[in-house]
Amino acid sequence: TKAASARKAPVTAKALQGKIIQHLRGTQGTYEEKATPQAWWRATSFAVNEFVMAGLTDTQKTHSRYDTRAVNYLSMEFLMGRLLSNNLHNLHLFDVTRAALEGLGQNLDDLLEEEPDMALGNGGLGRLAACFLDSLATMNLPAVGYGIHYEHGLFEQHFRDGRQIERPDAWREYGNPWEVCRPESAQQVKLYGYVETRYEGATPKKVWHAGRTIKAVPWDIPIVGYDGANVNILRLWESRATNFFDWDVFNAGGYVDAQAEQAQAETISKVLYPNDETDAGKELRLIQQYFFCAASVADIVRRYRRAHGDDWTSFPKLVAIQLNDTHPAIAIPELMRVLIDDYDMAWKDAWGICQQVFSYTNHTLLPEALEKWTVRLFEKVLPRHLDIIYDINHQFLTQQVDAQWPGDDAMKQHLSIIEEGHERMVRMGHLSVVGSHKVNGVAQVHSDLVRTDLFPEFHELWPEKLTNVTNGITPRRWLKACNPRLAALIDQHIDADWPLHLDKLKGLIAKADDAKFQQAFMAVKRENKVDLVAEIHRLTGIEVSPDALFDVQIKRLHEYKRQHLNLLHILALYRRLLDNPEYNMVPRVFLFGAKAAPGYHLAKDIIFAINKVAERINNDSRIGGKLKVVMLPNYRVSLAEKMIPAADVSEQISTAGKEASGTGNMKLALNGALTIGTLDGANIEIAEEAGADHCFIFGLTVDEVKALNARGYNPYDFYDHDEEIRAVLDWLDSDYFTPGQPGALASIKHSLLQGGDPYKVLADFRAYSDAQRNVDEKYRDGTAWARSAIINTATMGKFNSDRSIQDYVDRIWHLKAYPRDN
Ligand code: 26R
Repeated sequence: TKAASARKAPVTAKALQGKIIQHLRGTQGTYEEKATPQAWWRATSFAVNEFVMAGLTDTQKTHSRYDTRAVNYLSMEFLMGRLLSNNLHNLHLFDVTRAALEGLGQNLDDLLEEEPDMALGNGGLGRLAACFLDSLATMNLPAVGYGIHYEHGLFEQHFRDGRQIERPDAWREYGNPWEVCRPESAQQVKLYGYVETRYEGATPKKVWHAGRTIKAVPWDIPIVGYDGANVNILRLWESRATNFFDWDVFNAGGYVDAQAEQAQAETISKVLYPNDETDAGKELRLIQQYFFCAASVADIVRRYRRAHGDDWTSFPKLVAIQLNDTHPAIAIPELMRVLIDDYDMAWKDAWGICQQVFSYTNHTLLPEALEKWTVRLFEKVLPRHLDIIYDINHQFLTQQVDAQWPGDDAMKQHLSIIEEGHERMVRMGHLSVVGSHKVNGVAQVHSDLVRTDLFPEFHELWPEKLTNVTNGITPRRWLKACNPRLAALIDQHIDADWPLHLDKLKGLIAKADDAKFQQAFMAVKRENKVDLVAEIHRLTGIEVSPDALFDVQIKRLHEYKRQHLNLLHILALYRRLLDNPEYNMVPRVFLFGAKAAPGYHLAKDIIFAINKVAERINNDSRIGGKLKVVMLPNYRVSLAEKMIPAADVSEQISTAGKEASGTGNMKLALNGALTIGTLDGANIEIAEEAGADHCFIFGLTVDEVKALNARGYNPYDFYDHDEEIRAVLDWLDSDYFTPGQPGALASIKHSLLQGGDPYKVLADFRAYSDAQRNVDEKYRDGTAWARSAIINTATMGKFNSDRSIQDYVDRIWHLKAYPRDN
């Protein structure tokens, strides 16, 4: 039968109880009567770890036995969230653990809340990396994730009088049960210094005399595949001083200097840069990038040489390296340096290897997010790499570019890795394209724009290089684990292996018109909303009704994502209600979750405005509770897991052409939310899958935005001619929402008028407002809504990250699966 195909737990509740108690006493040094919830969480995690580690060992043995080709996924960010619940689900231990703990007087759901999120990422890019690791392990593909073991992940967000305050995140202040330190695999990383040219043999040899050496210490996090699959590793590098003390300095009375040296070395992996989409261009960030790339390349080379020694012929057959955006692009010249300087390989051979090994994913077209480093900084921090980049560039321009466009200097300037100008810059995007055999965008429309707008000349030069791999999300975390009620309902109607074969959800389409199934589906949604209502109250003190429509916008705060478009529409609704208390609308709760980069003032002003508008609206008895606005603090993976199952409407309202893909859009639709969105990123593909009748698409298209820019966009056209737009913008410029502080919210109005409204908020306002009317009308027709919600869940199979990974495997990585022998 359907549900019976769920695999049996690998242990009994009784045996598991024994393990938990053993860890509580034996490794936590406490006992049942005294243990805190935190200690119970730890003991449970350590008990589960026994199964995890067994899988890890089997997998590693299998990989070395078959000398497997593997992908090395290099990323500055891995936004893992919590691991206990995920590992329990993937190991089919969830129910048995719940039972075991119940017998010990403990509640599993409460213990899960004890785990701090592993927030080693900003947003989409970092969470995508985490979903990909889950899929790689689940699909039994040999893969290693490489990143940085930040001491502090993304800051914790608090609100003080409605404004964002940042506090450091301390995810491992008390240790982390999932990670294993591997001191035996530590690496040395060099920095600074100068390059000497030695004329000994036939060809001059470059010798880098580094000014500093830093130790890179790896921490391994096991990545547990679903349903008895492999356990891969995520290897995160921590920086340390090479020697605990410089004994000479120390003995000469330089204790403080030795300490300072250590502090500097440890700064490298101290904190995640909280910028999302704006390049800060700071020296420490370049050092972070090089630090983890150098350690990872050294680790990859070490693993290869363990099996193959000095014979490099198999290297490109066994090694694929994926660059998650340009952040790890320095790995390209680093591998060149290792092959040429350390192993005396000829340039041509080394370059051939690099181009076969590397591939690059682009995640953004925003010019302010395209990384560039000054030549001056490169020269100081990585002098040898600058040499190598010059050589790569020279070969590229004089051979490839000149062959294609003979004598065309303008073209050479366009394509050069070095940007000439007042200050010369190294373009990391160009370096990544030149050094890779494949470059992909993350949704079809985005990949098209990468080809036509971002890298058109590269596309002409190498028509096969630029390609698309549409993003995906893991259905294990983003449906089975976060929405157990919906998962259980689905289990009753289709094969229980849908978390592996998400296309099977299509089987629910047949139920979309079945009144009983509609009822059950919406009952699940209602229960999830009741849970979220309690969470909202706990976090904010605000009371909302589960009978209202829950409208959710959760993502980093950025002008291009247009949280302020949502806000203007909320103001319009509020104004309509005040004008006419009978204004006909379904009661709606607008929910937000968003962090702003600490230096992004306008983004912080938008958070402040949402909180102030919320305060006023939520306390206004005149509108009869028809409208509520809630911004939940400290949006993160574990909060997303609570909001997504309760969402009716998914806000995906970026300016067309700006959101590369989006992945929250996929999670929300999978959990039965209807999308209100622009034709941007993966929204286009979501609408294709679900069907236009089951989404609310509005606004300018990519081509229309381009045309508008070409003919000249004037936001005053809308301010002057649309009285509602004028009224809500002027409202923001009053003291209505900030009594005693007139103009406290005016920066938003200014950016939309004098600032030129770069993201076309006013141009899309009316279309958005009309689409919201359609949302409202459809929600009144409970049957129509339920039908669309079901169809959304049923048609999201394409967005399984397993499908994304299969695309990478088929078109870029060419890996083979190796189920573990055990
Ligand atoms: C240069 C630096 C400061 C920086 C730039 C950009 C740091 C971080 C970023 C984040 C970008 C690359 C990012 O997260 N992009 C998002 O990637 C997701 C996964 O592909 C997409 O779904 C999402 O649309 C895109 O914004």
